[in-house]
Amino acid sequence: TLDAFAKVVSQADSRGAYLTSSQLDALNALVADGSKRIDVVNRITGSSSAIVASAARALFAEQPALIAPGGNAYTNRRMAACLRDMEIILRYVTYAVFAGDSSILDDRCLNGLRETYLALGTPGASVAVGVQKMKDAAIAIANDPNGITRGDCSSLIAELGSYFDRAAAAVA
Ligand code: PEB
Repeated sequence: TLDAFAKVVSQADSRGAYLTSSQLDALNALVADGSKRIDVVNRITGSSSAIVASAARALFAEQPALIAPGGNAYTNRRMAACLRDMEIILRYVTYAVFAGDSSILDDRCLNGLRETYLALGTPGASVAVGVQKMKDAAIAIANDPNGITRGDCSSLIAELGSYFDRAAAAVA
């Protein structure tokens, strides 16, 4: 599990090379935008329950068979497992944003998840839809310009979106 700094250092070391000026520039930009990054983590963390709940509601409205008898989210136990899974994925996305690197999400959450869902009979494509709905909800909250000093958050929001896309692609 790496953060953006450790990753660059480890890649450079495997080539026996010094950090390049473009790598230093990229890390410098990461530091310069660090408070935006922390704000994004903070906003998503503070609204995590709402993000999960609204995404789950939208998923079940779109795919009602999931909550009908025989569906993979039918019974309170499975519903609870489903909401918990969405919460876990969202939590790892916040870690990835904080670290500026997807390896924590990949290594600790997504690795083997497709196989787990196959074994459980849980439809991965439906989990992926739920993740995409969390993405929409999280971006709406993280990118809300009200009540803050406006700045350019486009690359940070694109990065945030990419972690959800990664999670969705890992299970779809
Ligand atoms: C992954 N999910 C489930 C299980 C595991 C995970 C390991 C089996 C054990 C259990 O039930 O707790 N756990 C989860 C995860 C990590 C982890 C992401 C990462 C670190 O450790 N059902 C649906 C929806 C979807 C869903 C499509 C969006 O209809 C999820 C939510 N996951 C779901 C359900 C179960 C499950 C388990 C319903 C229970 C399945 C069952 O027992 O039949």
